[in-house]
Amino acid sequence: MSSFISDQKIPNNVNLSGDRRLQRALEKWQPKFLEWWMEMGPAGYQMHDVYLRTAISVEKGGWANFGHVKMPDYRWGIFLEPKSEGRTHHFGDNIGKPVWDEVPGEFRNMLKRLIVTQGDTEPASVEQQKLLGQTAPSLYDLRNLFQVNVEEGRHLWAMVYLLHTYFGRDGREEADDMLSRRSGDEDKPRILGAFNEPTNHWLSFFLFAMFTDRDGKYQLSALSESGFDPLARTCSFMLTEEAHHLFVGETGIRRIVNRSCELMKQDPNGDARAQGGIDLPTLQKYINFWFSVDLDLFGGEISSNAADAFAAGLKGRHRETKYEDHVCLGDSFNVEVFENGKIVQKEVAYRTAMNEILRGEFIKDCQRAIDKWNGIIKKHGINFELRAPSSRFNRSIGSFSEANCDPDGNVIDQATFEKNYDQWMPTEEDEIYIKSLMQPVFEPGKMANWISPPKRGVNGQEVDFEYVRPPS
Ligand code: BYC
Ligand code: FE
Ligand code: FE
Repeated sequence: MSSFISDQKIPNNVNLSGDRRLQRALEKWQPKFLEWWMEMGPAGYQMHDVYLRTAISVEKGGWANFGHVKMPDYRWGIFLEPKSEGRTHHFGDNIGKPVWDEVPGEFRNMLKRLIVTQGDTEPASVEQQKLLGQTAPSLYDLRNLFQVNVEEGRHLWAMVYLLHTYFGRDGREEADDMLSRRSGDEDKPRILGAFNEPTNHWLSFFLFAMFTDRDGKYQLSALSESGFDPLARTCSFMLTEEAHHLFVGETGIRRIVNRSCELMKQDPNGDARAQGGIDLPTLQKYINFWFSVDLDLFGGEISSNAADAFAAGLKGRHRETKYEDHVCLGDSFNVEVFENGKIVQKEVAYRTAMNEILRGEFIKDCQRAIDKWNGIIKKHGINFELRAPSSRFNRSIGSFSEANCDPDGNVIDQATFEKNYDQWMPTEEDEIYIKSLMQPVFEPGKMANWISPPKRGVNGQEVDFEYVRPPS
């Protein structure tokens, strides 16, 4: 594969063809990226033709070009939301001053860390999903998986663009390191917890796209407020793609819930498992797992890092403009922490609670989706309610990592926690059962037994469209 870089090969709106330095950096990095993609990207499907959406410009319609392409030929572009002239800092200590087009020296490390942490998650998710193509419940789902995968690849490009353009030599080193860490690797793991968790069946995939990608949405949203303008503009464009990932997750679970209800009604004992489906209590366990792991992604509830990033104007709140006070120095925020074996409410300086505030927005959004799933169960006349476990449950980051709490949030002793753990979290046996369901269905329009068909196909195509074609 040639490493010649051109606007044609790498669609962009960053004047790549006029930037020799960036071209040279990308010419070196691109072959390593492709090597990584062939090794760690979707196994067994690199030569298939996949009905993908490719972004070729940021203009209306330009980012939604559909056609069958082979994934290694996907045009990983570099897109930033168009610059808004005269933009100023709208939160933190620099309110009113012009935003930065270059990296401010004093915040260089903080900024690099944010970009590297964000960038690392993108290839991690591709690695986690590498084998899923082999057990896809339908061609429609297979295509959606690959769409998510190539876009996460593009998100990596987005962060690498920032590192190459604004961080010189150590930026290039960080960009290389993104391709050398591996999800779940003992020696070189990915940076954040959730991105080292196995995602090796479709139930976990849908919950990952529902909850983990949703963390992505909120983190990107907070970064899209940034006073480092290139980061803000990059993240704004990434959010347009993120919407589809969230759709895949939320509707994937919706289709599972619907199918499970149908199977329960078919079974004389109301048992979805007996009918080869995913029973709702097992779904609940997987929700408990992914939801709690993803709450950790927001960091500690009291964080000086988060306060510093807000003060510097590098990372704001979700929809910063909807708040009244953008300095946040006078106020305090009530956070719940675990201290000396007890749950206590603590008034902390507002800025130090930024992680908790963003987590709160995320939780609200998750609850909205869970309510919708419950609406389906209710419509079937079944008496069962899915729920988000308490944010105190099963935490590894933050104050409650010290506590043993049940999914209702009650503090319990270690023995009780361990005794009940298998009721709350997926067991080895659950894993084996779920994996046993994962038999691929590759006939156009057909669905695996454990999931309902989608309401409609992709981009106006029928559900039975041949979304993925074998190499001819
Ligand atoms: N796992 O001060 P604290 C996405 C570390 S997902 C392991 O509370 P801070 C996507 C932390 O680094 C969005 N370690 O943390 C989704 C710190 O370490 P040091 C990804 C963790 O800095 C699906 C220490 O604990 N984007 O895009 O306030 C598919 C103290 O923590 C974890 C971002 O994350 C963890 N979960 O906040 C594809 C945005 N949590 O300094 C893609 C950029 C914390 O003691 N990142 N630690 O060594 C950030 O904004 C912040 O770094 C964090 C953490 C919110 C992650
Ligand atoms: Fe992403
Ligand atoms: Fe995503």
